[in-house]
Amino acid sequence: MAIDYQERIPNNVDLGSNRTLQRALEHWQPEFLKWWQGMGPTDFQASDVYLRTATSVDAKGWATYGHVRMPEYRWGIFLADQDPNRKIGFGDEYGKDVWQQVPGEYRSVLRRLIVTQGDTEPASVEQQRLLGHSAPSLYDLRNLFQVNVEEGRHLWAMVYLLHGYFGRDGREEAEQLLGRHSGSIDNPRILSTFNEPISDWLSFFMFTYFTDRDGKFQLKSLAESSFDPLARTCQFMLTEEAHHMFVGETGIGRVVKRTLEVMREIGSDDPDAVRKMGAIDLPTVQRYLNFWFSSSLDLFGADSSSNAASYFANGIKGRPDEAQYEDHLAESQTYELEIPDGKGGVAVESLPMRNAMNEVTRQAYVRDCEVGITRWNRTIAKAGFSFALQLPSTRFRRSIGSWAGTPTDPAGTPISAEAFEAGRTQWLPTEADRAYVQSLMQPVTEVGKMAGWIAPPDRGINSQPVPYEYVRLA
Ligand code: BYC
Repeated sequence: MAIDYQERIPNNVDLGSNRTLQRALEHWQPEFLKWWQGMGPTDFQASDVYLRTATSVDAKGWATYGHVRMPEYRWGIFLADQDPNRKIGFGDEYGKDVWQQVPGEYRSVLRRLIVTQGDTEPASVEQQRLLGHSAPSLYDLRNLFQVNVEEGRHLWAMVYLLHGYFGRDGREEAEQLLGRHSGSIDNPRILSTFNEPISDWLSFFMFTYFTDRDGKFQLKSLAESSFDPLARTCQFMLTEEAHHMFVGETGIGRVVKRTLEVMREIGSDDPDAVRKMGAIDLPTVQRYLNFWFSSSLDLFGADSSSNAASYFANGIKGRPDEAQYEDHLAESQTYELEIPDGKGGVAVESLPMRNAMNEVTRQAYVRDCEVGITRWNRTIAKAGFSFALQLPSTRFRRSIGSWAGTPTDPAGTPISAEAFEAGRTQWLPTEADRAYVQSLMQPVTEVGKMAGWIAPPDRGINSQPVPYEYVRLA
C-alpha cells in the first residue's frame, strides 16, 4: 500500500524522502489502524468528532480544529525545530554536542526507555475504550476522543523513533507495542498503572489529572535527552499533553462543584444524603484520589536507582527543567531519603544525588499535583464547607521503591498490615463506591446537556459555546 505522506501523515521529518522509513511505516500503519479499530474506542468510529489535529509545529498549525471521523484522523509525526547549537545539558558529557544518531553503547537502554514510554500511549487508549458509552455530555465525549487520538499520535511519535533510529530491533519493538494489551494476563502493558481498568469517568478524570501528569514529567525528563531526535519529539508532545491534564483538572473541579451545589441545596455533607441526590460525595472523591495518586507515584521508578544514576551520568535522561539547576553534574551532592527503618519507624539514608533522580522528579510532580488540590479546596471553602481534599503521603500504598511492602496510613505513618486492611475502606475506593459511581454512568448525548453528577464547564472548546454538537453521533 503506497501512502501519500503529506496527505495521510502530516510530518516535518521529510518522510517522503526517506525510503527506509517509508517501507517500515507502510508495514506498520495498517497494523496500527487494525489495532485502533479493535482496541481503540468501541463504536463511535463513524461519528464526526470536533478534533484538534496537528498539521505543523508552528503556532498556527499545531491546533487545527474540525469535525473528523476518528479512523480518518491524521496521525502525524512532529519534532520541535532543531537547534543546531544544542549541547548536552547535564551529566558526564556536559557541554558536548548532542547526538543526532544513537551511540552504539546506549542503544539498548535508549530503546528500552522509548519502548516504555511508547507502551503507555496505546495502553491508555485501551484502558479508556468503553468510556464513550457513558459520557456525561457531548463536550466530555469529544475531550475523551481528543485525548485518545493524541495518545495514538504519541505512539506514532515513539514508533517513528524506533523505525527511524533502531533498525530491525526497532521495527520488532514497534510491532510489539500493538501486541501487548492493557490488563492482559499473558501479554500486559509494561507499567502497572496502565493495566488498571478505567471503567468510570471519575477514574478517567483522576487518570488524566495524575497519570497524564506523570507523562508530563517523564516527557520533560526525556526532552532533556542528549539524543536530540528524542528530545525534540518529547518537546512537541508536551504541547498536546497540556490539554489532557486540563481535562483532568477541570473534570475533577466540575465534579466537586456539582457536589457542593447539592450539599448546599440539602444543607448537609452526609455522603448518603449526597448520593441520594445523584452526586459524588467528597470522601469518595478523596478515595479515588488516593488510589490514582499512589498508583501514579510508582511510575517514577525506584527512589534509589542505579539505572537513574547512569541515565543521568550518560546524558540519556535528565531532570525536568534541567536549566533551573545550577549544578548540571550533580556529582558531589547528596539526597536525604526517608526509608522505613524495618522497626515500624522512619530512617534517613544519604544517597548520591544521581541515584535519587527518580525521587527528585517525583517530588517536582507532587508539587505540581498540589496546584489543583489548592484550587478545588478553595471552591469547597468558598461554598462554606470545612472538608479539604489532600494528597496522601508518597509512602502510602506504594508498590515500587523503598516503601513498597511497608503499610502506612495516608499520612505516611507506618502501621501493621492488619491496621492497613482495617483502614482500607476509609482510604481507598470500596466495591460499593465503585458500584455507586458506576450507577451514575449514564450517557448524555443531547447538545448542551450534562449528567447530574457533574457541573457544566465554564467554556467550550476553541471558543465554541458549551451547547455545541462536539460529536455528531452516527
Ligand atoms: N512498574 O531503577 P528503577 C505517560 C522496574 S506516563 C513496573 O527505578 P528505571 C502517559 C524497572 O523497570 C510516562 N516496573 O527503573 C500517561 C526496573 O526493572 P529492571 C511514561 C517498574 O528504569 C497517561 C526496576 O523496577 N514514561 O506518558 O530507572 C496517558 C528497578 O527500578 C516500575 C516513562 O515511563 C513500575 N511502575 O525507572 C498516556 C518514561 N518502576 O530493569 C501516557 C520512560 C520501575 O530491574 N521510562 N520498575 O528489570 C523510564 O524512565 C523508566 O523506565 C521508569 C522506571 C521511570 C519507568
